[in-house]
Amino acid sequence: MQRSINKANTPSIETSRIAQPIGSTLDRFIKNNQDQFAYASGELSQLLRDIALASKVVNREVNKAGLIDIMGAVGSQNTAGDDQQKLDVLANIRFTRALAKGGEVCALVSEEAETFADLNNDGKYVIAIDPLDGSSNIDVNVSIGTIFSIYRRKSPVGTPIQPDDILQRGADQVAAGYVLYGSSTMLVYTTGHGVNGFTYEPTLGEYFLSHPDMHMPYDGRIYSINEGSANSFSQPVKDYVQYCKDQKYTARYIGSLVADFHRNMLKGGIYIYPATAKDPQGKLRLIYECNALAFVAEQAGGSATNGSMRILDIKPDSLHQRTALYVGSRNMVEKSATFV
Ligand code: AFP
Repeated sequence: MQRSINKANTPSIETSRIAQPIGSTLDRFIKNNQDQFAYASGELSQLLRDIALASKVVNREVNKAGLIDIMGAVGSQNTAGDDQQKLDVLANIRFTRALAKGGEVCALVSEEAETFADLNNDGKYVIAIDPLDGSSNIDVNVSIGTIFSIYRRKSPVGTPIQPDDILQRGADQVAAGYVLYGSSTMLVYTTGHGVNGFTYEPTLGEYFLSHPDMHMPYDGRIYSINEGSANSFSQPVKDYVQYCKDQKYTARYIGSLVADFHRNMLKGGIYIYPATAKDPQGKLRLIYECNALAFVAEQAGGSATNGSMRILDIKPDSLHQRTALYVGSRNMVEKSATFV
């Protein structure tokens, strides 16, 4: 017997899920939004493309970890005194190479180098980068990330780089973002006109717009802090953590700032790395970790402070300056400030 087909309820292949268009490519998105930049001459667009390209290379290496000899420590330490992992060093090389080749960057500040790299006096931009954050998670297959901040240089193009070019307030960033190497790889960035997220499609080798106009929930129920260090928290921080427990919030701590931040960005929550007895200034770095995420958070409607002051207003006085960080849903960050 011939089965009757209800044509009205059968989606045609063009309208079915499998044929749905995926979002715009990152390239096209950057091009279409180029005129939003204050000095739209194409260099910042190229710089974002260079970052995306380097992140694809790093993504490839991260995905091979375990198969080839790139896991484990190199035997050296970075500026923070952390053991450098092979992938830390590799990611630093990949990003430095891509940004040096592009020619748009005059100086690069990296977690992995003591001093800044003087790249090209004709470049208009300064970039600060943590090439691979959360690297102690590499060997155990847990999400890691890249964090980047882009500034316009203050000194005239063509002249040697000056301290003022490097030590700018986070509020001066012209673009910032992160790459999350997780269950999928995502690039999330802002140029000061909202936040957009792109997911990497490895078989096509392209980032596609998957999270347009991202907004961090105004409030949340997740708190992320390393409670193993609780004995060295100040009393106000202990009180705030107790408040989170009293509210029956959920604790989630990956130990990869990008991954913890991204989860809170989507679900609502607060990430805290406070000043501790061991790290009285906090552990995280202002210039290449906190500023970028603070800029993204604010652009998405969230907030970021060092407990008392807006992160983006802190004027750095050294390259590897540390700060305490409270970042996430606006209401949660504001509440934490009433304790600390
Ligand atoms: P690593 O890159 O050395 O793993 O440090 C990661 C990090 O900077 C940040 O991503 C984590 O949130 C934080 O440190 C974890 O620090 P604790 O291990 O002290 O909680």
